[in-house]
Amino acid sequence: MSNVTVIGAQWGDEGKGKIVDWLSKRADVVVRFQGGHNAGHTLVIDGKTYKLSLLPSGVVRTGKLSIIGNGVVIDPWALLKEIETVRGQGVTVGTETLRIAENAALILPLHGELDRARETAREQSDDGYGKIGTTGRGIGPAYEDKVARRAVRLCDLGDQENLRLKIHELLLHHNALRRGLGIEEVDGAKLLAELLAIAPRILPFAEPIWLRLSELKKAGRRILFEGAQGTMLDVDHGTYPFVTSSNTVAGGAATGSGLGPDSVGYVLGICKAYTTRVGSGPFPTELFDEVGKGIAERGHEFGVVTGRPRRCGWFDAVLVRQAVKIGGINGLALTKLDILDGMESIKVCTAYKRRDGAMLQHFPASLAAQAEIQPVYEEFAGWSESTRGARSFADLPANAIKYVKRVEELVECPVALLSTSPDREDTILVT
Ligand code: 2SA
Ligand code: GDP
Ligand code: MG
Repeated sequence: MSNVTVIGAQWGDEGKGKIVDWLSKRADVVVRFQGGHNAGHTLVIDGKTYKLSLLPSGVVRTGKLSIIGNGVVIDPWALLKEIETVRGQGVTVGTETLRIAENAALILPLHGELDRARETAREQSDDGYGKIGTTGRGIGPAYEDKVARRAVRLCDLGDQENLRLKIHELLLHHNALRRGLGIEEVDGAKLLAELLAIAPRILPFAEPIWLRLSELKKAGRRILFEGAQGTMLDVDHGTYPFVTSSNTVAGGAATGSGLGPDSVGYVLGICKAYTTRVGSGPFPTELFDEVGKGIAERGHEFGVVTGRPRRCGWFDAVLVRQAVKIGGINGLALTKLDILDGMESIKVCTAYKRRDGAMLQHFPASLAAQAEIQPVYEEFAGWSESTRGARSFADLPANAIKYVKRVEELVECPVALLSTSPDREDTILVT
């Protein structure tokens, strides 16, 4: 296996964790390159479930190196808690197996507070477009601080005087904001003490990851990059402003790890056999009826981090085709095919129709244009047989195969993998 970059091709929760875990058997290193503990990646191995947020999904396999790259925003308290949780499940996590970019920006408690206060303000406002539906984990504010050059980074925890200065600079901005929002100001000395207290537990994981990765590359190690969220949540290419605050596309693997773009390798896009979205924002194929409810129930569609119900709808081939082109996706993994079992008919969105009758083959960028479109569907006969747990293409019902083949055509990309249950082994390599 050459290097592989796994990214979401929809709005996240496509089953990236399961696929990364499956692929990690053939990799030496698994690297997270963007996002933070807003991500929720579920792995099911021999009936045991692991829910990971910041830790790369290769962490459960022994002998693999897990890396958190500089593109990730790290809440150190959340990370240490997650490490304890997975250790409690029998997974070994130590400084030998987990390495973290020293130049990664930190998420501090003030980021989560600001994130949540802004969401409340948006919700309470009579005007505007309402909540974004963030996870409330401080992701947006942390990336804002990074880009504004005032973030506290992991390496800053190693020098008390420098850290004090960084906090001073940060609070010049944040306390002014907080006064405006009516939130209590942050006590810099207290924050400094809290960070110094946690520093000895987190600093032993820190190093220049770009250097480690360049050495691994030279040694011919196989690197698996693990994306979080999905292409339609990308801050540039997604359904802005209802997006997350990082680049979720494969290009982010290079900047978010410090390894050049030539190392991104094969780009595997993960998509569900239908569509889900958690949080607000446009969703052309969303179902508000019993069909949608049925998919949500059978698919157990609830946020891994927040427990929020996920909105469900038909597969949107226009959006996935867009994700394929934007992300340079070489092949797709189609997951949760089993959730469509027993449906009399299945629809796929093949184009959008504007109010003036014009047909669109892409999802428009502006909110006004998005409000004008309706999905155009192609309808398929479903299948009554169960695909759950199928491990070979030949085990699939004829109509399921037809569905997969038509999806491939519509999104202009081959389906390389199929997933038929949450379990690691229920995965089909399409040859
Ligand atoms: P944020 O918190 O600033 O990144 O939120 C901005 C938007 O990004 C969406 N987002 C996600 N969408 C799907 N899954 C995510 N992870 C969790 C999961 C979500 C959960 O695996 O289930 O538990 O609710 C994730 N993280 C961020 C978010 O919904 C906003 O639309
Ligand atoms: P991620 O964020 O992309 O890693 O996905 P999540 O873990 O948030 O959500 C995917 C959910 O679908 C998890 O509960 C997985 O265990 C589950 N899942 C993954 N693949 C399949 C599949 O093929 N069939 C079924 N039924 N569940 C799956
Ligand atoms: Mg998820």
